Amino acid sequence: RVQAWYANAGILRSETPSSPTASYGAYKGSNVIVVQVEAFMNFMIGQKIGGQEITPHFNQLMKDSLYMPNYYHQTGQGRTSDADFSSQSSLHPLPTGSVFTRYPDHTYNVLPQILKDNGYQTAAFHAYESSFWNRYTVYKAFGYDQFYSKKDFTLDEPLGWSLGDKSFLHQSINKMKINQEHAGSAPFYSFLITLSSHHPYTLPEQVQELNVGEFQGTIFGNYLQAVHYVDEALGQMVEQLKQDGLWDRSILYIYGDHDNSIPDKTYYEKFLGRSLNELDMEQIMNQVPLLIHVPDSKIKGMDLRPGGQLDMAPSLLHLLGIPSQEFAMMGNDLFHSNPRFVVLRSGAFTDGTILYMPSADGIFEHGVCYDLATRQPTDVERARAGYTKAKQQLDYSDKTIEYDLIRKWTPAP
Ligand code: GP9
Repeated sequence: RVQAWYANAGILRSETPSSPTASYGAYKGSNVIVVQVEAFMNFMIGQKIGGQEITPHFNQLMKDSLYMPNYYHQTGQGRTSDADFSSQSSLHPLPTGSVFTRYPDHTYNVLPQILKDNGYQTAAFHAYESSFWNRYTVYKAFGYDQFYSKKDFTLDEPLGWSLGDKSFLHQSINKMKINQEHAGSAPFYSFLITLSSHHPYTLPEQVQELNVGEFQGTIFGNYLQAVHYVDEALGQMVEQLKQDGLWDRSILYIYGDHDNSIPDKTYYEKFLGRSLNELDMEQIMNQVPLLIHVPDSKIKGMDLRPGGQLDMAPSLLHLLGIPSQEFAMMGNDLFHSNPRFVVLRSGAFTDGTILYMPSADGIFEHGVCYDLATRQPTDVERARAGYTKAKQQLDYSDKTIEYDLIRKWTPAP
């Protein structure tokens, strides 16, 4: 009934192709490794500072992968937990607070449970206190067989809040390998959350490898150092996956969770060497990179169409050949949905031709609409239909969560 309710309102978009497409089910039975990277933003991908690449390993990986620079985080006040929730459930986070702490016992159609029902072993990895963001409770409810938190890792690389990402990723892969050996031929779903690039980004000097020039000693310079470190950790992870024979049997899905909480425009103007308008800043603060590597590297290149965190679950289900129609999901299938529609928690939205930003008073006409081709403000009326649709989508998502509609409206077996 939830799906029918969405469909009546024109919301249901995580459709399964009715006729075969080359990518549907092309990676059936593959392992799936998802890495949610702390404060990893798109504006610094492919950029250099003082002649040095900031993300050399990610840039290298892009050559054999699908890269989406117009992928948006859709988080609200629940930050990292919101990115996790939206990616796994294909629903929006709440307007206030975190779903993880407010409604942990409600029912959601989440990727770990769906994959578990399809014969996968499922595990979440995050080297911090298991109670943070109420993960211990939520991950049980989400169907993870295992949740490896700080206590399950050897603290052999103390860094920032906890264990450094290099050791975290290394130890996590070791655990996946052991689990798979024990599980015979069952594929696994692993969800990893990194931590070293967390605000305020002050990593010790011996870990700082970039010459950030004029940004030395600033929070922005520290941010670049932190993401450079994480990039190296990702590079080492890929090497280990290759050495351990997991690379050719796994889909790798890497994305950033949210922005870096550094809103000061002057940093970005200096860094990018140009003046930035309101649209530029909206995209800088809301776009996180998405990289998908498939086992035979056959899906690759740059997809400039918009996407967002709600799209993860339907898109991975597409590649695995698991129909998503029966689930209450609102995201796009990145391998099928066309055109795409991406709604941010603020009520901003884009369809790839315009981007609308609401005003603080919520009055439609007071918002701004940008034409993405000219990158200049355009007639706000162009956004009217999308505005109504975006508002409705957020409202339906909120009601689904608050009133526990998936549980209430799912017929008993
Ligand atoms: C801590 C980490 C940080 O476990 O997920 O969360 P954040 O403060 O970025 O929401």
